[in-house]
Amino acid sequence: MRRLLLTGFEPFQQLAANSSGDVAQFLDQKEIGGYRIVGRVLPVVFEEAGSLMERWMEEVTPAAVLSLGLAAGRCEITPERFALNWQEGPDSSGSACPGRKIEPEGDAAYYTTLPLQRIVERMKGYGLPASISNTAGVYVCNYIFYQTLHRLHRREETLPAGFIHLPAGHTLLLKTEGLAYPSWPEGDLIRGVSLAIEAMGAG
Ligand code: PCA
Repeated sequence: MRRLLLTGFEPFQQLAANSSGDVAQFLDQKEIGGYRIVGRVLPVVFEEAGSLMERWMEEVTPAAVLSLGLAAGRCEITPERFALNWQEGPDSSGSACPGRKIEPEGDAAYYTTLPLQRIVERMKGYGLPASISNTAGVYVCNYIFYQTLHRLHRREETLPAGFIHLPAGHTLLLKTEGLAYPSWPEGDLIRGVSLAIEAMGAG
């Protein structure tokens, strides 16, 4: 069966949970939309996450790649349109990245190869608020998103590949004091990501 590499992230900064890593872990080994899911969790550290991603791409040889990240504060599930050639901000290793290109010779941006409109319509059709976002920021989420698309571009591979930012799950608010973010039941986040994968497989 075709494999889909599904990644999420570990908790980072002051946030005691990360819905993206939890969803990736939950869906590991499940069968969705004609794909066998290979779910993995990345650290929020630029280079370390980048090399793990490279290694998993080699090991898994996926037919599709979907990376997830937490965008605490967003109200909806937001598939991302552009990956930018820029990285900035202190990551979980404690080292500050003042801002630089991810790939000095790479394109300024890549378009996702996910069917964004179909994904959003499918989620909304099942009653889950969703909309396309134009930017995944310049932090580790965008870094992984850009790196994946750059690798596919370099190797002239055409796979459905992209990134979806998730709102906070209830667990994050239960575990972290004093956060004023909208939050979703984890079951709805899992449902939303499963619907996106189905839409990717519908080809
Ligand atoms: N969100 C961060 C990094 C890890 C995560 O889940 C981001 O949006 O870049």
